[in-house]
Amino acid sequence: MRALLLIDIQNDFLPDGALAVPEGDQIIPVVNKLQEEFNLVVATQDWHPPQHKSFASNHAGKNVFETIDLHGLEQVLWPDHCIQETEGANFTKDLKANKIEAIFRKGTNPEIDSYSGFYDNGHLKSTGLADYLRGKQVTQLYLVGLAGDYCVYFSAKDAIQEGFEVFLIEDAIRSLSADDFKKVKEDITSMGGKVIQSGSILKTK
Ligand code: VGL
Ligand code: ZN
Repeated sequence: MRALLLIDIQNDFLPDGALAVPEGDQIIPVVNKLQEEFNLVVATQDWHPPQHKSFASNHAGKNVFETIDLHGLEQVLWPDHCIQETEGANFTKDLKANKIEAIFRKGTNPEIDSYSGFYDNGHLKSTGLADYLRGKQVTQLYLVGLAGDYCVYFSAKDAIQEGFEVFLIEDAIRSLSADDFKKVKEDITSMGGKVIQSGSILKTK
């Protein structure tokens, strides 16, 4: 069984959003088409309380994109984004949502960030995503979404560690830094993951 995992396709990560990923909107039509090819579609949603410690605004004198030590982990300080119950945290209206069977929210604990859809950045707490997928007999996991160099990357690493066969669908991913995504592809490939294009899925009907 294969599944499509939609990572953080939320207004704040799209152009004009609080933490905009360049060209993030370009993945939407591709993701919508891809969903037709999967019997299981699951999504993650970055879902922060306003006092989240990944926000520069919650650290006096700190600027966005500075890094700090947060309880022993290196933490990039982000602009306020994906605050629970706000429009910025919503999936974009252009995203087809009727096939999404489950949504896994992350980043709810104000003391720790959570890039991966599987675990927080300290690997202290599971979201339940891996067990959910195993319960559905999923062995192959296809990842799309935002941002390629953060939440897609960390989700892919955890998915490989959890034993899934992982595919990054490159043309359905955009990154904060396109340069960093080159390193992501190398790293994921070295771990046994594969980088593919949507065309290889859309033509095998
Ligand atoms: C993300 C930074 C902070 C992401 C989430 O979805 O890639 N990046 N929170
Ligand atoms: Zn976040």
